[in-house]
Amino acid sequence: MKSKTPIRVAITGAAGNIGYALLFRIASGQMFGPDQPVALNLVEIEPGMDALKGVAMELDDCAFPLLSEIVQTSDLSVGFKDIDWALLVGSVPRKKGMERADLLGINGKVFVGQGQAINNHAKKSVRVLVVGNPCNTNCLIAMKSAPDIPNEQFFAMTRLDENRAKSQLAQKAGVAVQDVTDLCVWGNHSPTMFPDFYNTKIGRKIATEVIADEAWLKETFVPTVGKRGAAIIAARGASSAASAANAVVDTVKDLMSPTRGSFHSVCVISNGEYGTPAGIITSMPIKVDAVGNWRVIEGLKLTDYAKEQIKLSNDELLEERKVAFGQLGLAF
Ligand code: NAX
Repeated sequence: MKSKTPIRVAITGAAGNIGYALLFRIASGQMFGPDQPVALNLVEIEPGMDALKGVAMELDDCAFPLLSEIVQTSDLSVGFKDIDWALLVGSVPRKKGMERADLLGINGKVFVGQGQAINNHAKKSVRVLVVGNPCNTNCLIAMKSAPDIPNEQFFAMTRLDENRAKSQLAQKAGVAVQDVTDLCVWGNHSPTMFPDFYNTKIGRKIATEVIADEAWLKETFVPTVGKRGAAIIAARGASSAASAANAVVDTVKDLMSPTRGSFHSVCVISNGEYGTPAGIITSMPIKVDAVGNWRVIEGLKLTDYAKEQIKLSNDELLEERKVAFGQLGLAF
């Protein structure tokens, strides 16, 4: 039997924490399936190239049958050449004394360069998932810098937030996590995100019937999800890596196949759905159809409280866009 053509995936920040938790899962077939070969283009900045070499050696040492090629590079024209997927994980972390606006500008420049390189070197069918923070605005900048790639092929990640929210509700309700469904995280991947517990189901019931404690849902559940990243850093002394990598696998897998069940949360370009501002990358509930196209699902009823929270988060995204685009001289 003729083997399938490998799917070529570029991962930036490949020698970082998330990269280390992610690459082995892709190479073992957990992202694209047990009979789908993959080629990995590992992209790092120059100071990360030695560590990257070690990671590539470990990939070799796993003797993964599906891994057809490893490319190690800090040259974006090599790293993004003919790729099917770009997982943009690397970004500059906020350092002491750095303002949020500085971070938006510094990373903005990186994502202009990466967007341009994707535009010039990737397949036109490439799909791009941005993980590196601030991921929504970085994604918007990359999208704007890649005019030949359709906007619908750009995504930023809120699946970790959805997974975190489902676990919190399952634990509170004393049920298995797969019994928590229909949970959309809306807005920005930041503490302002809104995990919409009003539309969530636990088993066949509405979550607010099972957990009939709106004060807990608003005042404990929502901030716990929003600040979970900081809580992990406080406990572990390092930021979420395995769970973030797991969410990358979930996001890509679910974008590659028809959605079973209701929907998933992912940040996509807004066309004004549910009153969100058109032209930003914001988290919404999406579903993939039988031929692989995604759309924002219609018909969810949002409470006034939910609308207020979603607006706050989207206002933050409008502000991030204003600051970053202002610094980069980009037009909306
Ligand atoms: P690390 O600091 O461990 O690794 C980042 C790696 O990226 C480093 O090896 C660095 O050399 C590399 N890098 C930096 N700039 C680069 C560039 N321009 N091109 C290529 N490589 C570059 O961070 P890690 O823990 O892996 O986190 C990576 C990013 O994910 C951070 O921005 C983090 O904030 C973000 N996260 C996003 C999440 C989400 O849900 N969207 C959750 C997890 C995580 O916090």
